[in-house]
Amino acid sequence: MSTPAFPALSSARLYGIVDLGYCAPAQVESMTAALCEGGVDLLQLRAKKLSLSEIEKLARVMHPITREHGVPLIINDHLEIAASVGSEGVHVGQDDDAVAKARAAVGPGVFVGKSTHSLAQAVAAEAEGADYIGFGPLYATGTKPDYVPIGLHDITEVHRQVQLPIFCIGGVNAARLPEVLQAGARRVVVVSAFLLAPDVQAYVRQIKSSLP
Ligand code: 3NM
Repeated sequence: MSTPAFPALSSARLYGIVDLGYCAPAQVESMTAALCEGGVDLLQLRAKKLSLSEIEKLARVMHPITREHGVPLIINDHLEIAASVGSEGVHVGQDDDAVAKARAAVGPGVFVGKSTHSLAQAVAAEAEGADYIGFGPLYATGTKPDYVPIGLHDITEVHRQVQLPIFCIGGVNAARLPEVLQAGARRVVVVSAFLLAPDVQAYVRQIKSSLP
């Protein structure tokens, strides 16, 4: 099989997440296809409550679809699944493995993203060697209910201080997108608004067309 070409991470603007909190395992295949066809640039698998073997199985369902669309697949939290499936990326949180450990587990060709929840964490993630960061949650969100929203006021400053691709996350939807962009965001992650949309593909397309 020839090596698929993936666009550079720096060109990615729209990041979707197949979160098993909103999507049953049986829907993962069709949801992945709808998100890719709508135009996400990156897609993560996030399943906080499933077993490792179930998550790996779902990653193997998603990967041929994402690859066919030239969309890098990113595995949340589980380095060993990313390594065994051969995903293009892995994502770690503040309480998870360090970037260096993640990189050692998945190898040099796989990018490593990190969640950050403040300016200081964003700067630290860049110093730690992350390839991109999530920055949020901007708004209160049922997807991460225990997190205090950080608001929009640091978005401009984080782009001044951090040169990595910064994906603004947490409560982003079509209605809020204008103010998020106005506040300085260039890239966003959208989770529940996509997964709960009546027409997922159309909703993704709508958000994509509004991004710079
Ligand atoms: N990480 P929704 S916020 C998975 O701030 C995740 O690091 C966040 O989901 C962070 O688009 C978040 O449904 C949930 O609000 C985003």
